Amino acid sequence: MTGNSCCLATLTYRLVRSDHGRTKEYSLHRTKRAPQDPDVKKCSYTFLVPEQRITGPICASATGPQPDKDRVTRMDIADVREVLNKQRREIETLQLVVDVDGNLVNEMKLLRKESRNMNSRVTQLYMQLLHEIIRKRDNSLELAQLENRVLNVTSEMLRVASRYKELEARFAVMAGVVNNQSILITALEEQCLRTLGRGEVPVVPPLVQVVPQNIPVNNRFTNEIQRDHTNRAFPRGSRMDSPTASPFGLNPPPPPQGTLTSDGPFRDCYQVRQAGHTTSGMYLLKTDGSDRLIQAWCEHGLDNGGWTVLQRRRDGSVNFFRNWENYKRGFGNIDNEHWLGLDNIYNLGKQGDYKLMVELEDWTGKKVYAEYSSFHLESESEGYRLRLGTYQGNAGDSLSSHNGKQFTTLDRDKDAFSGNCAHFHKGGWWYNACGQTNLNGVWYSGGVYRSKFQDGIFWAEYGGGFYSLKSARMMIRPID
Ligand SMILES: [Ca+2]
Repeated sequence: MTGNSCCLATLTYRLVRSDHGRTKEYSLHRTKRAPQDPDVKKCSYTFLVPEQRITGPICASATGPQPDKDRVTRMDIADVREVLNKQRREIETLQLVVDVDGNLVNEMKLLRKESRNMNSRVTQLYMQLLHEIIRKRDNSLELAQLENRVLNVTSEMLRVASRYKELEARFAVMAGVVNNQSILITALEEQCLRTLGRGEVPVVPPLVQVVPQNIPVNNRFTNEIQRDHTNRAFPRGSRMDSPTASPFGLNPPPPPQGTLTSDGPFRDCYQVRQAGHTTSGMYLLKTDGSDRLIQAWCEHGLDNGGWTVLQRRRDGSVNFFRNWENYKRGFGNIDNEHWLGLDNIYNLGKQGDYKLMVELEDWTGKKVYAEYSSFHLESESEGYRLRLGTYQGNAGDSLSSHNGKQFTTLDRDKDAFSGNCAHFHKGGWWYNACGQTNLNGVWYSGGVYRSKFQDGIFWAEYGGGFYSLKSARMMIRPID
């Protein structure tokens, strides 16, 4: 026998014999202990019964079992306790289950919450995606529209380019016709005069091309009819009077309007620039080997500055149809239209190696330039012969044909033409026979001008012989 599984307990029951000789049944019911009878024989039995939990008192009834349903035995209590224990265990189990369920519920709640969050996030992402798709679709639509527009513009450009080519071809034809007509008109004029018997026909220099074959500017002829006459120096087509006496040289020049520094004198404007002056304006110059002071305009706002301006046209305020002396000494206003003077130009050029820049502006405001790699004049005894280097620029080369030519004025004819080129071109210049350019001619307002002779400020390669430029400048600087 082991004490764990089944303990044996010894229990002593009293066997009670009744008068009727019957033995009573053993009862586990509690009975009241009867008073002890000395006559009753006593027997003792020993039972081996399995161990039971008996917590209450055990009573044997001498009067036999008297079932009492209302009585509560230890067994009942044990049973009840057992039931209670069982229920408690079940409750505990249930509690555990409930706890677990609670956790599960919490987890479920969390999961639901997370799920809701995920749903909301997914919705958000979906909306974003939708938005993005719509945007991309819009973009692609826009792109397609842009492509269409680019295609349209390209085709339009091609159309315009082809139209431009057509116009260019027509322009070339028209230019040829106009040039031929000019020659024809001149010939007819000569013939008329001869027919009318007015004696000897004055010889007229050949016309330079009326319009250049290459179109230098757009809308070149839009100003042909210039209604504003206020700025016009001379009525279009009118003849200039004979050269007026120059106030310059003979009389003191008018006070200049620009600034004049107290520094100097300098040998040229390049030296002015090297001395630290960066403002364009009038400066006093004195060339090497000369005691004469020169007022000159120094241009410092162009190509690093240091340019000495020899000539300037801009508004027709100064008459350039002058005699030899005037051209020798110089005339005009230094801060406006002026001619620096052949003597001064000669003395400047003697000092070193200079280059020449010719700046031209048309009536659309476009500026072009012609630069010559070297520039100087020969002495007066050589007629201030022009010496030029090679051309570069975007104006076209209309000055090289004057290279090596002497200076001609109305009163001193040094040109290669039978007559006097200055007479026809109304200026002084290094005329050949006569000129591909005439920067000292008559300043006409508006560009294209009508005149018997080509006497405007023209540059044949840029605008032709009957296009008078709005402004022109000639300036020199030592070669870099
Ligand atoms: Ca001549």
